[in-house]
Amino acid sequence: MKKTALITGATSGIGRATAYEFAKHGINLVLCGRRQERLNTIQEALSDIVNVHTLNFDVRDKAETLKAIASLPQEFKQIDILINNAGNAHGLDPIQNGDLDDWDAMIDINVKGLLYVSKAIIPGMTERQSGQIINIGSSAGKEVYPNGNVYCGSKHAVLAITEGMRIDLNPFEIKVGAINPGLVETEFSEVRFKGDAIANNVYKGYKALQAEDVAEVIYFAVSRPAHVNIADVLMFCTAQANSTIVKKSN
Ligand code: NDP
Ligand code: 8X3
Repeated sequence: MKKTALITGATSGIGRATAYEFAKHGINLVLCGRRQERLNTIQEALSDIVNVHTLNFDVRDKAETLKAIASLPQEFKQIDILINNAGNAHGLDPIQNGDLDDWDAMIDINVKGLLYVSKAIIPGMTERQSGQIINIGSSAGKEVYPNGNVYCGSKHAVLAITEGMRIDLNPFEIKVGAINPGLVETEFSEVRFKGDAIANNVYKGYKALQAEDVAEVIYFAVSRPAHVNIADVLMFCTAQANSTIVKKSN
């Protein structure tokens, strides 16, 4: 029987690429995001290949998140794979200059949003004693870099929560893991720098990871045999050695 995956942040970047990758392999999709037009476009593109349902909600809104997931029609209710991907960085400032709204956004979306979505999906998995959760962390969850403070904190939290989930869901044979990319060329920097020109330079002078590179690794993780769980992956583009060392041409 075909599996169904719910992907948050499916309107852009890694989430959207994962939707296309999963569809290629016959995985039915529940695509989530706030930009409904984009969800419609992806649904139109993929619904010839797999069944696609869209959910429009802001992961910061607890009630809206729980209601949206509870509204899934019967044929999409069984979520076999959860990809907790929605998230972003907001700002890149030293802690003393940090913007409280940016901090709220990162903690509310990257950490609390991930928890709200998981809370709605996990009971079905524990009841069926099967399922797989992949949390999209970051190299920023493994290493703190200058001015990364709260974003790095949010991604460290994602990794701690991932480990906690894996421990608590172990009796139910639910696979839990994190995929942690370094620099990926998506809308991430546009959001981080609020459309500022700096965003255009982030991926200049080297070949950053592309969203499709990450999507392939996510698909690899969900296509392992039942006894294999990919618990943690750190992936960089070749030009990147760690959070601060990137070999760029002038
Ligand atoms: P994009 O900005 O391209 O995509 C972010 C996605 O998150 C969008 O689909 C957006 O959808 C969704 N999203 C953002 N805020 C909310 C919200 N409040 N409610 C619901 N959905 C939301 O970035 P990426 O694809 O790069 O980022 C995806 C994940 O990968 C994030 O968790 C990010 O931290 C992580 N990551 C990114 C890296 C990079 O360098 N790009 C590196 C390592 C990790 P919409 O706006 O329609 O709601
Ligand atoms: C995104 C990668 O280095 O901008 O998580 O934090 S980085």
